[in-house]
Amino acid sequence: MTDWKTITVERRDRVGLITLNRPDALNALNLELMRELVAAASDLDADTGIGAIVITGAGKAFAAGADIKEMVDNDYVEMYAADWFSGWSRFTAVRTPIIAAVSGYALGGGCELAMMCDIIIAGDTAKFGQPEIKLGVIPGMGGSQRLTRAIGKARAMDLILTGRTMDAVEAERAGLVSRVVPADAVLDEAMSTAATIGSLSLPITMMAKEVVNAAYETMLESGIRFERRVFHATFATEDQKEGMSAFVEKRDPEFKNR
Ligand code: CO8
Repeated sequence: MTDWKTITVERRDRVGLITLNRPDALNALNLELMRELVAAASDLDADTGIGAIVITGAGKAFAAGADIKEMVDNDYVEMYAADWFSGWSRFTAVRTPIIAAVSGYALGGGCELAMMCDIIIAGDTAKFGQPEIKLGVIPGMGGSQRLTRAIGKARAMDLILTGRTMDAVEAERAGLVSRVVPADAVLDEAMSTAATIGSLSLPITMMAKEVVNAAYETMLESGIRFERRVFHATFATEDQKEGMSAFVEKRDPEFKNR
């Protein structure tokens, strides 16, 4: 059992639950938290007993951003040489589906972390934004790119240039958030969604995640060709035989993750 300092990690059946655990700092993402979160997510990703991961925040925030106190005195060379935030690339390399369960603030790096997840389920108290402009910086963990892709240039510019926050309803309307539920139900909703995903075939859910993500990285035609190749590849799995046979035989499938 790893002795985590800034997060907690639980396994509940086929779901891995990671809780950001610096509530006194509104779960601000310092370097230690980034390292622990990336390590925990990578561990869960390597565990074939885990079919989905949920990330949430302890206390009243998901995460209020990168840790400002840790960065305030750094100069350009320190930020560049240490390649701040490059660890997040390992997080986005995780192939197991990840759900962000967001209550309260998801600001700056917190919003960017939520956007690195595959599904965002928001409590009605959630507040999303990229307030870096008010600190004299700009988003540094992918926010200018992922927010723009998620909600379009006009809305992303509005948020990034003013630093204003949007509530859960606006975030859902804008397409950032998959679902909004009462704040006290957000973790249950995320866990049951993760359990649903975890009950399906792990290699196939990984492939589905990979092809959806390709929509952000490729032109339409090559994305469609990639999807077709991966679709064909699903026919090399036992789970395709099981899933389609179960439908034809009018029974529930028993996926073997093979
Ligand atoms: N970093 C460090 N500490 C924080 C952060 C943060 N991002 N956010 C909150 N805290 C701390 C506060 O300092 C306070 O600690 P203390 O009690 O020791 O003073 C504690 O958390 C509670 O916060 P508040 O008292 O401020 O709580 P409020 O409920 O009054 O306000 C807010 C909540 C509105 C969320 C407020 O805390 C806030 O504005 N936080 C900062 C939000 C922000 O600007 N986030 C963006 C950070 S920068 C970033 O994420 C990306 C950086 C990209 C840089 C690119 C470099 C390559």
